[in-house]
Amino acid sequence: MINTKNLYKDICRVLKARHGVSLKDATPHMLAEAVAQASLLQLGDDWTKSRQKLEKQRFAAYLSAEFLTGRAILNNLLSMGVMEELKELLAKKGVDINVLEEEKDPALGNGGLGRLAACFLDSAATLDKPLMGYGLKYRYGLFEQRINGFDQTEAPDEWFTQDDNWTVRREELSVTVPLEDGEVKAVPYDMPVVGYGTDTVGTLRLWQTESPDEFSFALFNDYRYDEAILNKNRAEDITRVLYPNDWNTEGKRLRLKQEYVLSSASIQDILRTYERTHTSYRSLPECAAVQLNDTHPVLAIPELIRLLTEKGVRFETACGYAQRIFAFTNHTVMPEALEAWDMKLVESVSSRIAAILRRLDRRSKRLYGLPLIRDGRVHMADTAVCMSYAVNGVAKIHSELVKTQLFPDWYARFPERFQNKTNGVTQRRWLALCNPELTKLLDDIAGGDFVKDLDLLDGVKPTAKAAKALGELKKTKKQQLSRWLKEEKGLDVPPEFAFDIQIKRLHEYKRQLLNALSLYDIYMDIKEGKLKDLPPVAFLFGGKAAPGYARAKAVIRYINALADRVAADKDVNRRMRICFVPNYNCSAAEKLIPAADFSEQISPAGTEASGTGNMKLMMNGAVTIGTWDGANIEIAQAAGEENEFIFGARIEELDSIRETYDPKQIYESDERVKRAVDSLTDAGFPDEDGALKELKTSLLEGASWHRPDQYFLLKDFASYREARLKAYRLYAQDKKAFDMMCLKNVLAAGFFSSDRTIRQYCQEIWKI
Ligand code: 26Q
Repeated sequence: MINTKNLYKDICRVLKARHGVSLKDATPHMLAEAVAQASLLQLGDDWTKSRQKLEKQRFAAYLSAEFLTGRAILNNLLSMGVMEELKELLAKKGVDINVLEEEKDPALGNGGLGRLAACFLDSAATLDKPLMGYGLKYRYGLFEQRINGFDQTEAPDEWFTQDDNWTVRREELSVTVPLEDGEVKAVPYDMPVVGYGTDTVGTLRLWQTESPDEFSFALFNDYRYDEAILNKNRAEDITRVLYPNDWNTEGKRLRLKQEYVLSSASIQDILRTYERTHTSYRSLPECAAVQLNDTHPVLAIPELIRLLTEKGVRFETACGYAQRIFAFTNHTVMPEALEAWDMKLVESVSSRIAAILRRLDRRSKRLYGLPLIRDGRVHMADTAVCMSYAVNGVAKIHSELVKTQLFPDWYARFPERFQNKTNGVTQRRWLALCNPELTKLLDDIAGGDFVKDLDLLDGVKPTAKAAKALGELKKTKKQQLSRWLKEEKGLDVPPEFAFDIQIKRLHEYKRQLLNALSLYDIYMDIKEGKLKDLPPVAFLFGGKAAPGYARAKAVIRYINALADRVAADKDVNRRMRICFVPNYNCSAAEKLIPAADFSEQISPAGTEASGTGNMKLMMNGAVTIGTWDGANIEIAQAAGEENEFIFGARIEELDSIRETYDPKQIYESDERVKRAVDSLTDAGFPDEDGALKELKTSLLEGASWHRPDQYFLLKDFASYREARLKAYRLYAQDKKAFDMMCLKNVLAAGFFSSDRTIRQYCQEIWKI
C-alpha cells in the first residue's frame, strides 16, 4: 500500500529538485510532473515485484495497436488509495487537486477497441492477474477535432511533448525489427497500470521506433547528411501517427509497417522473457497466451513462426505452438473493416513474413480446405481464426454473428474454438473517478467496496429514497457539465433541461443522422405548437469523423446547422437545445456520462458489435433509448426491458427485408420522414460542396457501392420517435418513476464491469 505522506514528501522533493519551487509556487504543469515522478518512486518496488512475478508464471499478453488510456494522474491516485488524503494535504498548502485535470489526454486510440484494452489492463491489475499490454507509442494520437463554422477540421495531437510523465524508457530492452528496407530499433516505454486496492502494478509496454544507428555515423562523416536524416526519419515515421479508422487504408504501407513492428517487437520480447528460464521451446504454449485485439497485430502469428524456425524449430512444430498460444478477438461485422493486405505490399515490408504467410495459406488449404490468401490478398481475420485456439466476439449477439456470418466455414470445422466474452468497463474510471457523488450514494446503500467488486450492487434493494438521491445528484452533475461546456467549449446548455446524449465515433451505422433527422422532426412539431407535454431537453452529440469520411463529416455539419437554427429560434429554444461537443475524448466522456438522463444507442440491429459507452452510461444512471443490438440487449436483460426504451426492427426482420427494402416508399408515404429528409436540402443549411445533398441521395437512391438507406434510418424513424417521446414524457410526468428506472440501471451494472470480463478471459481463454 502506498503511504500518502511519503508520496507527498516526494512530490515536494521533486518540485525542489527539478524546478526549485515549493508546492504553493508550482504551476499545474510542474505539479502534474512531480506527482507522476513521485508516484513512480513510490510504486517502484511494487512494480518490479509484479513484473518479476509475471515472468515466473504463466501470463497473458494483450497485443493491441491502440490503448486509449485517458488521463493518468487522478486515476492512479485513486487506485493507489491516496486521493482523499493527498487532496487534504495539498489543500492545506492552498493547492486544489483538481488543477491536475489540466493533464493532456493521450489519444492513443480511435474509440471502443482502444478504450476496452485500457479497461482490461486496469481490471487485470486490480484482480492480480498477470497480463501485459503491448502497444505502440504514437507521437501523434488521434487528431484534435475543431468545429469551424458547422464543419469538422483536424489539428495534430502531439500528446507527449509536455505530458509524457508516466512512461519509463527501457533502452536495455530495445529490439531490432527487420524490414525489407532496413532494420529499425524498437524501444519500449513502460507505463504502470496501478491495481485498485492491491499491490499489483501491471505494465503497458509501448514501442517507439528509432533508427538503429542514431546518427548513421558513416553517412555523417561522409557529409551525406540528407541520407542520414532520411534514414532517421524512415525509422521514426513508423510510430509517428495513429491511423484513424476510416477503413480506407488500402495500400497504406506505413500502417502495415506499424502492425509488423508491434507484432515483431512484442513477440521478441515475449520470447526473450521465456528464454531466460527455458532451453527448449516445447513449453512455450504453457507459459504464454497472446490475445490479438482484432486483426491489427495478427502478423504476430507469422512472426512467431519466423523467429522459432530461425532458431531451429520445424515449421509444422512452430505452427502447432502458435495454435496453442494465440487467441483472437473480433470487434466488428462491417465487411469493409476486415483487413486484407495485398501480398505485394506485404512482400515489400517483409519478404520473410510474406513467405511464411504463403506457407500458412498452403497449409490451411491442405489441412482444412480453406485458403487464407484470396485474389492476392491475405485475409487477416481468416489467418487469425486458423492459427488461434480461441476466437471470440464481444457481446452475445455479436459472437453468434461471428459464427454464422463472418466465419461459417471455420465454425463448421472448429466449433469448439468459438466463444463469447461480453465487453465490460472499469468502474474505477467510469464510476469512482468521474462520479464521486454517485459513488458516495452507492457507498451508503450498498456498502462494501463495490469499486473493487461491482457485483456487490447485485442484491441491493432499489428504494424510493435512493432513487430520489440519484435524481438530485444528477442535477449536480448536469450543473458541473453545463459549467464545463461553457468554460472549456464556449457552449450554452441549460442545466435544468433533461440531457439526451449520443457520444461515439461518427459512422453511418451508428446513425447519428437518424437522431438528427428525428430532432428536426421534433423541432418542427414544437414550432408548430405541438408536443406541449415534452420537458425541455438538451440533445448532446460528441464524436470524431475520420478525416476522409465525407458522409460522417456531412452529418456533423447537419447537426451543427440544426443546433444553430434551434438556438436562434425564440419559439423553441426554451424547450429544446442541440449541442455538438467538439473533440470528444476520454476526458470529455468523464464529464458527459455522469450527467446523462438518456443514452442514445441506436445502431440498426446486427451492426454494433457490443458498444461500451452504453455500459458507462448505464452505470451512471442513464436509461437507454436503443435498438436490440450489441450489448444493449444484455443491458436491457440485466436491468429489465421495462427500464429501457427499446425500439426498431430486430435483426431477423432486417435480414428478411434487406433485398426488397424500398426507403422511397416510406419517404413518399410518411410526411414526417419526408419533411426531415428534405431538410437536408431545403432548410437553408449551408452546403456549398453538396455533402448534405449527398446524404439525402444515399438515403433515397443509394450509391454505386450500396443500396439506398443501407442502415435503415427511414425504416426505424417512426418507432424511434415513439420511443423517445415516451421516454421524455415519463421524465416530465413521473420523475419518481423515471429516477427509479435510472437507479435500477445502476444497480444492474455489476455484470458490465470489465472485472467480470477479465475473469472470463482468464478462466476460459488464458487459463491464468
Ligand atoms: C484498421 C485498419 C487500418 C487503420 C485503422 C483500422 C482500425 C482501427 C480501429 C479499425 C477499427 C478500429 C476500431 C474499432 C472499434 O473500436 N470497434 C469497436 O470495438 C468495441 C470494443 O469491442 C465495441 O464495443 C464496438 O461495438 C466496436 O465498434
